[in-house]
This record gives sequence, C-alpha cells and structure tokens, in this order.
Amino acid sequence: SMFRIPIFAWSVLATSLIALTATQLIGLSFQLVMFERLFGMPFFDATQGGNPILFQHLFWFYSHPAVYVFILPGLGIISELLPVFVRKPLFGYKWVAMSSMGIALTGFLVWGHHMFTAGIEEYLRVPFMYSTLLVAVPTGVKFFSWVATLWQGRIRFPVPMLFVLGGIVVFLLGGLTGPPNGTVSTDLHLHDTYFVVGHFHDTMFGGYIFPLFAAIYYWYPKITGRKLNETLGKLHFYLMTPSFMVMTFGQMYIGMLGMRRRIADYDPAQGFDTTHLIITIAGFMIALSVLFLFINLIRSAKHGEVAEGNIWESRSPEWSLLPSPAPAHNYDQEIEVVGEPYDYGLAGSRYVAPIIQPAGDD
Ligand SMILES: [Cu+2]
Repeated sequence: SMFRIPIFAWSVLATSLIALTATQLIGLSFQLVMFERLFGMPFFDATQGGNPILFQHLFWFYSHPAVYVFILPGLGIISELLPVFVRKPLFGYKWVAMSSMGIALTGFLVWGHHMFTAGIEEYLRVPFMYSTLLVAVPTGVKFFSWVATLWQGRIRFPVPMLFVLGGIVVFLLGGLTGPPNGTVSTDLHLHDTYFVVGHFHDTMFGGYIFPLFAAIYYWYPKITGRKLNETLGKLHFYLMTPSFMVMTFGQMYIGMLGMRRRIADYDPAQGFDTTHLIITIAGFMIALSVLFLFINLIRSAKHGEVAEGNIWESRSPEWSLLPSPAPAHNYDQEIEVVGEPYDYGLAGSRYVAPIIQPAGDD
C-alpha cells in the first residue's frame, strides 16, 4: 500500500508534483521575456504599457516552490535515515507523508511574501503573510516526528547520522528565521538584507546540503561496495558545521544592522568589515571541509573498507536483500512487502522478502 513505501518516496512524489506544475511558470516567464526582447511585445516594460511587477509574480510563483524541490527530498532523507540510526520506528509515518504533500501545496500560496516591498496592493500583504506562516504547520509535523523518533532511541552516531542531526538543527534555525521575513511588519526592515541571506543558507543547508551529504555517506557503499572513511567524514562534519554556524549567524547579525544584499561594496563607516571578513573565512572553511569529502570519495573507491552485508542494519530492500555494490539488475527475484518499513526493534518482523516461487512452477 502507499503507506508502506519508503518515506523518502513520498517526499519525491510531492517534489514531482511541484516540478510538473510550478516549473512551467518559469518557462512561461522566460518565453514572455523572449517575446518582449525579440518581437517587441512589452509585457514587462512600463514605458510601453507593460507591468514589471508581473515578472516578479511569475518568477516567485515558481521560485518559492523551487526551494521545496530542493528541501522536500532532503527532509525525506532525514526521515528515512533517522529510524535506522535510532533503532526505532519513524514516529507518525502517515503524518510525515501527508506533511510533504502539505508543504508542496502551501508552497503555491505564498509567493507574495517576496514582494511586500515591491509595490503590490496593500490588501494583498496580510493574506500572503498568513499563508506563509501556514507553512510552519506541515513543517512542524516533521520536527515533532523527528524529535519523537529520537526520544528514548538507542542512537548510533556514524557519519551519515551526524549529518542527519546537523541537518535537523540547521533546518530548525532556517525555520525559526523564516517568520520574521514572512511577517509584513518585520520584513519591511529585513527585506533585501543579509538577514535573508543567512536565513536562506540555513534553509538550504539544513533542508538540502546536510541531508545530501548524509545520503552520500549512507549509500556510497551500496554504489561502490566500499565504505567512506569515517575519520575523513568526521573531519568534514566537524569542520563544516561550526564554520557554517559562524557564517550564517554573521550574515544575519549584519543583516539586522542594515547590510544590504546584492551589492558589490559597502560603506566601511557602517562597521561591517570585521564580520564580513569572518563570514568569508568561514565560507572558505566550508569549502575546505567539502574538499575532505572529495578526497574521501576518490580514495575510498579503491582503498575503502569493504562493505559486506547490511552494514547499517537497515530494513530497506536495497540493504537487507542485496549485496554491495548492487548487481546490474538489482533483484534477481521478485520481492514483496511483508511488513511495516520502519518497525525497528520489533523482533522477527521484516519489511521486505523475496517472493518464494513454488517448486517446478515456471
Ligand atoms: Cu518564498
């Protein structure tokens, strides 16, 4: 049944709905720009009767959901890996599945929060503020699920789990710094400042980059048959995470003091120089930490510890039924779902099993 598929698959389903719908709008707006530039049809040129705000509407109707195209699969990876390393069922599977659909849906109702200062009609601001704050509901469902899953678990801390936990914390920071941008009164001050830059980095790293790294460390052995080096992985994590915190806190700090974004230089009299220098150093430290990952990816392909069997003791089919690396045609026998996907700790229960063919029946 649909409520027994891996939770990651639900997040990909929600993502696909966005990709199939919202993405058309950015294609359409590019076409309109093309018609304007090449064929003299002034959709957006105010001097010829067009409306430049229309482009912002089209752009953000796509570009807010586009953020969810990144983070929904990332949040799905968090929900997918967490039970494996906590050795407990994922709390509230159906709610988590529905929250992905809920986030995808509400993502279509909020684009105006990017345009509070763009000169849209004033009566449009408050509805967009409320719809924006509504996003916190399905996202909050995910957080409650993660916390309840962690609660009283027998938690293990290999590198993928470090990135899962890092992702949860950083995404929480991204979530908490969102409402000030979505609320009209505070956004009028924060709009187009480095506060938004810091908030968005938290959202993208917590919802996408940390889970992506978790997934790489988790599934690399399934692809190559060899594990990534744990020490290099920990170096990557423990260098990247504090650097990242310093970087985004610095961005939000000077943003609140009035540092504008999207400008090449700024007045030294504003006193942001030192913080900017720290932000830049932290940014390069993140790049350095990712270098450890690339070294690890290349080195471990040849010299990594051989990954034999179900190294994470996962219930999912690719780990419980297949050797690593996965054979060319994956499963040589049909498999069927015989239990719940995340019943970790329930003795004798299985999620998937090969279908046993009756003897002599071809
Ligand atoms: Cu948005």
